[in-house]
Amino acid sequence: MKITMLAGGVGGAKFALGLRALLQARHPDHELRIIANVGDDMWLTGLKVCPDLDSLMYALAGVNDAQRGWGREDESTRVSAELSEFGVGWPWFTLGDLDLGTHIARSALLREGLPLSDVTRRLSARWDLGARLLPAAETDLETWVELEAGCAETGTVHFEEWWVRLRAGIPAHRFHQRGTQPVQPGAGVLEAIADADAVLFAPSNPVVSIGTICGFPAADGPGIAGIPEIADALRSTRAPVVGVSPIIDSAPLRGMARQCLQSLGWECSARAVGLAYGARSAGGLLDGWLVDEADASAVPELRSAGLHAQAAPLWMTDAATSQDLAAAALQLADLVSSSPR
Ligand code: FO1
Repeated sequence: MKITMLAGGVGGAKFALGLRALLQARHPDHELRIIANVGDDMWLTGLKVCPDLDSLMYALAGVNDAQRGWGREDESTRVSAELSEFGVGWPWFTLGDLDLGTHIARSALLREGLPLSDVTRRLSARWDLGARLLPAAETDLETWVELEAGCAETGTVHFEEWWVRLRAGIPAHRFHQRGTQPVQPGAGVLEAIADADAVLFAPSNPVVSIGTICGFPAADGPGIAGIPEIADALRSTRAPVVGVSPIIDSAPLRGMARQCLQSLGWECSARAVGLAYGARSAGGLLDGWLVDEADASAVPELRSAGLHAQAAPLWMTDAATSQDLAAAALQLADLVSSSPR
């Protein structure tokens, strides 16, 4: 059984662990491919930092700091303190010593000319992740945030500056994707969507984690473009495409999905995100959409929009609930497959 999942970092990692456990328990001959957002990436202190790829890699390797949701466990910050003394890098963006090992290794391999997909495979090979990490793009495709005019700060900042230094405290007027053109989908990404038995959207931020991969519309305009070839592959795959809402009862599971959705004119709800992704039968990206039981009232409207919508417990509080959520997503994919299109 080949399962392909689109994911950001923190929300995606928890869901990936549940999905991996479920597949290992029920489908020993499975393949799990995770298409990871690269919009948070940046070159910092001369090193290539890939937050979502690293959150997924560290979580699957079991070496992540589960409390913070990013970075390594048992971390130290001696080098980061030295960088701050030299005024190099972002003092508000801590690169731990072990984490720097990843960025140095990645940058060294990139400078040898390896594409990011090969570099990711080389770094991941250190552990038995039980999944293949696929960068959504081979080339740089950074998310930059154009700040709302007339606020304390103006201009356009890298997503991580908006997210970490500003804590999304200044509204985003627009999200831009900046990178080498033409954007090259990561090696294996289009194939992993085309040959999957099911494609899942993890409960990640729909704008800056999933939208940066396959696009996410604004309520009244373009929104964020994503990588068009990936959106096309999602629209044409024979596999059922099922998403898990990252919003429960109008509150994001974590992070700042509210601010991101507001910037694109959407309310912060499972209903709005499902309608924005849209049903593949109506030209959108999804067949199925899992919402929490707190949002069950939205199911009829979502169904009338062409989505196979279902309510299930979405809170992932431990390994068991993460596995149950993964099971619910795959069950919905089976239902979609057995329903007439
Ligand atoms: N998040 C923070 O809130 N503060 C940090 O100093 C920070 C440093 C950092 C370094 C490497 C890395 O891969 C991630 C880091 N993050 C930090 C988390 C990061 O903002 C998130 O992983 C995502 O990029 C947001 O979706």
